Amino acid sequence: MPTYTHSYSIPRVSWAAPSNIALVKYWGKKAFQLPANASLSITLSKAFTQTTVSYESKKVKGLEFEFFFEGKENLKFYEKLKIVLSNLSKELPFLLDYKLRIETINTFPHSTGIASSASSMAALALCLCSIEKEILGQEEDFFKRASYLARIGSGSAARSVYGEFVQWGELEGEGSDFYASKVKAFHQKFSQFRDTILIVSSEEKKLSSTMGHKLMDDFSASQERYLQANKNVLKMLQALKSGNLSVFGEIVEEEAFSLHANILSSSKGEVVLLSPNSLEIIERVRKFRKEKKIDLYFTMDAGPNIHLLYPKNQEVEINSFIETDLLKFCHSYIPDEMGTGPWKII
Ligand code: 2P0
Repeated sequence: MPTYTHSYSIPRVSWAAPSNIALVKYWGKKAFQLPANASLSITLSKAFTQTTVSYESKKVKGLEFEFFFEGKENLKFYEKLKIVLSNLSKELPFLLDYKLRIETINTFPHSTGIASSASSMAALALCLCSIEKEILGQEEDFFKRASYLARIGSGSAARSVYGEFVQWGELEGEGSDFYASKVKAFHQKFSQFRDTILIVSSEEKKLSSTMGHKLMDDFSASQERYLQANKNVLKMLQALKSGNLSVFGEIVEEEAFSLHANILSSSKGEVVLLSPNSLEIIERVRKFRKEKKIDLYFTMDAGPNIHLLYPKNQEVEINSFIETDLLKFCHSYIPDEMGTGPWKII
């Protein structure tokens, strides 16, 4: 674990937060940082962001911060963070009374399409929540507050403050659009569930999330999509509870294709995110699944990479298939798994 050299006289907090992959996708907003539909994700373990925030009180009111990404100042991220911190300062007015130094590192390359906004905004929100607690002594539901703040930074980040399976968005009078919550019950078949992330391309994201969500605003089929997602969250909760792996697989794959179909259609064919290698991998996974009658399923984020989802007890056979048949179509891969959520470092 990398450590920072910094003066110990200045108070600081540090959190690590993992990324997550949506099994039922959030794609479309109904108001500022509020989701148009419910979503459900699995929290990862090895793909995480570690953020340290030092905070020093100052006399002149106003937002003031330094930002270091992997040890270096980064202007592009600084500008993005300025908007996020400015939005957060409406919730956390104390931010204007402190000079912040924010240092962050990822365990995965940020340009590979792994949801770095989820882990980074969750880690930042957890740090700010710890500072709020330190300064104001607030003792409300810490993780609920962190999820609320993380959502302001990035919607998917609201789900990264919890481990295992996480739900976000109000549905049939349960849950909330403002913060995520842990899925209460899942069958032991899903314990230590595996997610091998096949990085098909290491290029920068072709479509920003902001643009992607916006495309849904003027899309004729968006309402059908939101209904489909809500139904899929309910079906997924049932499948997780009963341990029905094949229904789990049907839902995640339908969701992955629905996301990509909606992107393709809402952009009028201008945004094609899957690459020939993504399609080749999908075809091989399906063939292998049919031949071996094995529980190996896939999903995608808004990019060409493939997440392979499977139970731990089938990993030997599946890992050998990945090595011999799939890695030749990939740039690299991350053998990840379901994790227990963020942890406090300092
Ligand atoms: C998700 N994605 O549910 C979906 C599936 C990508 C595909 O949430 O604008 O970065 O920061 O709230 O969370 C990506 O969107 O969007 C995303 P913002 P975010 O994980």
